[in-house]
Amino acid sequence: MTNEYWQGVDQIKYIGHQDKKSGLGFQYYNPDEVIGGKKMRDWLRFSVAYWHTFDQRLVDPFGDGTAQRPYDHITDPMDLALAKVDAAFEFYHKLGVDYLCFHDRDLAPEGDTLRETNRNLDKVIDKIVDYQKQTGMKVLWNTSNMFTNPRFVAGAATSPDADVFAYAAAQLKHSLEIGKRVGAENYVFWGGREGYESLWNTNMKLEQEHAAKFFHMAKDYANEIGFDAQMLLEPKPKEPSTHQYDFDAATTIAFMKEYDLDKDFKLNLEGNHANLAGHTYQHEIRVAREANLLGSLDANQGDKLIGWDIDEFPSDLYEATAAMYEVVENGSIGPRGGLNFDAKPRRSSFAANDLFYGHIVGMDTFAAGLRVALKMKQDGFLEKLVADRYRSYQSGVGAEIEAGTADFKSLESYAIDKPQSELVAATSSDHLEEVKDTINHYIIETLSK
Ligand code: XLS
Ligand code: NI
Ligand code: NI
Repeated sequence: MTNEYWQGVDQIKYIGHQDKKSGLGFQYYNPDEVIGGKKMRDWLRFSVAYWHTFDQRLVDPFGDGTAQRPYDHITDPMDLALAKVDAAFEFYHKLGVDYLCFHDRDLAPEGDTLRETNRNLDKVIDKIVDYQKQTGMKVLWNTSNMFTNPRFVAGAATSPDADVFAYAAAQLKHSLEIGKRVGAENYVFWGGREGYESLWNTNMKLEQEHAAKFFHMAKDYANEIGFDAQMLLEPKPKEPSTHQYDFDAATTIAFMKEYDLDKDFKLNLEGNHANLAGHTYQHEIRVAREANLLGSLDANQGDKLIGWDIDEFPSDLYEATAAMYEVVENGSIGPRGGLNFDAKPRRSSFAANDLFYGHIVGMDTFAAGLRVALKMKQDGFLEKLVADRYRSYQSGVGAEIEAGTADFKSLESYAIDKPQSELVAATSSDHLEEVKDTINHYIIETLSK
């Protein structure tokens, strides 16, 4: 590394919460510590998102960017693109992460034609591949930006304009080739504008068929070139479109099953998207894991008071504990999943070093969540609780229902003369407040050790 971009920051170390009160350093993330049978780095597989970390200017719908970055003095777009790669790899090294994620358009400026754009991109990819050889950095996933350029105003694969579909396919083809070059472990599709603004002018059925066709073509081409990444769809209910077809995990799973995509695709789930769909992050992860379709996670959080995708760095220990509980139950985030920080500092945190603080709080929050979830798992706390709650299915009429030997007639004769008092006596309180108190205890106890 010739030039030091992130000055005043050394490699971030694990300090432990007793010794760290503020500043740079991890309280809970100790990468090589083995917990629950795996190193923390292998449980969590943290990834830095190129777009938010190196490109994002911290704009909001009412204001210009405030970000101050160490390469802001570079004006030529290609020089800037190449300098950012140096800055990025220095950042990964100092932060101590093993993975990065990017969109094609994060890396290099567009030319007038796709051929020119590809040429720009390939120069940056060459540089990334060189760095990968030197450092061992891996790509958790790459993706294609098919939502920023005005050509995608009405979607890419779901655009009413066939030329746009064709362009998107050509763009994606190159993205898959790039994915292969950098050895991406997953490939993500987030349908930024794959939805509609208004139903009055939309052929929803046709658009969804086109989306499915596009995904099949992508998988076919990936197979053809021997790019064996796990394909992932990333649900989000709305924003920028009023409605997006990959609304939430359940809707996307139904789509995948309808169009025969569930063998080759899994889900990449994001905390803030879950909230926009009216769900918790835990709910989305649960739905995916029960369908055996959990692929990877975008780590960020929304704000109870703000109704859009604000991509805040995760700091909510309770939410991270719930997410990591699902991951622990699943055995891993996904076959090749990781935690990608699809997150940016607040607009008022514009200093370069805030990018480190953002990742540190995010990494520590999920590391803390993992520690708590493993402790609960080790004690069998929630397993026992849930098993006990459904115990009536283990014997008597419950066992008959489970075994499939009961029918409406046998159940009627069982139930018809039971007095109300007996039915009420058979139910038991959930003691949900006690359960939540115990979860709080696990969090406090585990994190203060
Ligand atoms: C936007 C999405 C996006 C995807 C990648 O809301 O989260 O960042 O993760 O295109
Ligand atoms: Ni995302
Ligand atoms: Ni998002």
